Amino acid sequence: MNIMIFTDNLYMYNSFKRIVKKYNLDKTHIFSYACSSQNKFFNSLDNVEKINININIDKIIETYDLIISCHSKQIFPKKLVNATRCINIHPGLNPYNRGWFPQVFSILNKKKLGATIHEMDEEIDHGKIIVQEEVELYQYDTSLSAYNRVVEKEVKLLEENIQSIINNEYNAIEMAEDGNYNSKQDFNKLCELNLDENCTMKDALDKLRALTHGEYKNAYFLDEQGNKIYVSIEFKR
Ligand code: 0FX
Repeated sequence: MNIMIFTDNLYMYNSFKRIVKKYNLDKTHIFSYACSSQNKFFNSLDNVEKINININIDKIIETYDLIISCHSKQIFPKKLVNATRCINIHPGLNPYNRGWFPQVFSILNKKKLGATIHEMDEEIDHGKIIVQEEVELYQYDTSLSAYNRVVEKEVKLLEENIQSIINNEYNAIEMAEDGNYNSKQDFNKLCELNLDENCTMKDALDKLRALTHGEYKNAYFLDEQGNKIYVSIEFKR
């Protein structure tokens, strides 16, 4: 089989390659790797080609038997998902908080978090579920600590299921409901803190920890001069 992996995430790419090697899958299938044109994480050694899906759609459909999106930032066009089997590895528990940065929204809206591998259809992070597992969220989690747990779960699910996915030997199940979807704009809106907002301390802590992710500058307020002052939070047990 000719299998294309679209990814924009270096850790997921390295994990994918490790799993392919572990099961010797590259002895029986041809794997190609591609990222989006804006990607800055891969270097020339990585053997990841920059491919714009929309521009190359006909060639992709012609060439590949299976396409796996492993944290690809490109939205798969309807024509592609209807023509070729496309599988998505997603850092969220569909149908809850589909879309952008699921753990950020799960910390805030308390919907379940986890990892999902599913068949792709015309909607984002939507389609029959091949396998999924919930991940625990703790009161002291930040976006980063929750995300790390989710990514480990994604890799575990991939490792356990890659052979049945490639061989199309699984029983995918329709999502029970459409759930909810969050966009990049929803995330950007969260980042501007309103210093006059009335809320409980619990809600304030939730907001700050949902927006705390290592070095990322997410939450901010505007000082009297209109400068953005970035805020993150640290928990110690
Ligand atoms: O690759 P990924 O972990 O996943 C994201 C989406 O969450 C996912 O639904 C989509 N399928 C995939 C294509 O893109 O994204 P990332 O590496 O850009 O970000 C990882 C985490 O880092 C994110 O969950 C939250 C955090 N982050 C990221 C950015 C860019 C921030 O806190 N602030 C940021 O500005």
